[in-house]
Amino acid sequence: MITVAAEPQPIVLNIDRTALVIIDMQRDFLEPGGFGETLGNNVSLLKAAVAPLKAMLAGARDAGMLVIHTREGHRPDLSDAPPAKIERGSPSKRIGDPGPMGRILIRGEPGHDIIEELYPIDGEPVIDKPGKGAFYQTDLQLMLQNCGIENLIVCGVTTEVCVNTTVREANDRGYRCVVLSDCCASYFPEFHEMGLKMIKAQGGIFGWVTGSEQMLAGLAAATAPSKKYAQGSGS
Ligand code: TIU
Repeated sequence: MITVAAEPQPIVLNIDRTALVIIDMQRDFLEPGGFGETLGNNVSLLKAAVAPLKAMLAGARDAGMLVIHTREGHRPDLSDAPPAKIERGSPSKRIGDPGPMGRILIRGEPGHDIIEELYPIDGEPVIDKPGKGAFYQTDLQLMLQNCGIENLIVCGVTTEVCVNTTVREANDRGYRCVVLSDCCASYFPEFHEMGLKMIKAQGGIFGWVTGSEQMLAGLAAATAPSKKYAQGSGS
């Protein structure tokens, strides 16, 4: 059990029942020429989350925590892409159109893959999702149930879109969600701020918000040699 400083109040986590969920850290959102840029966004704004998330990922791996990655995207034949999503707005390229990193937001294309800095390692599940929420039309809930997970540490992009949608879905399903503010980012700094405020308002209506330093400090305390000795001495 670890206690982590968070808002609106500290949270106690059993790390054996906690998973790190990294939402959509894909080239399509973070690099020029991908889906995010076709929508008219300045994709460089998302870079801020990469270094803190890289440290958090290393900490979670060291702690032996379950790490799950998600990717938003569609089948090459677009059969799982709602026409209402494809036709939305006036992007420079639409989902499925060819771009410099392959077809926009299509599974198997270079742009759809996770950025190198945060690339999954063997044993870390990758959830391919057609929507914004990571539970919609995926086996995420089944996987969490089978692993005995009760708490989610949620990071990734973008704060107010796929991170918020996933946290809301998870909260309704009974998971405690802790969102790491510095490990999330948005194309709109004001939406990042408000997206986090919406989660922690009203006594934590959707969950908790903290930073990667606080979470890593909690993990370090749990895996400190003295604690390990104390736990082991009883057996
Ligand atoms: N456009 C935007 O802010 N986000 C998305 O379309 N998907 C995710 O947030 N992953």
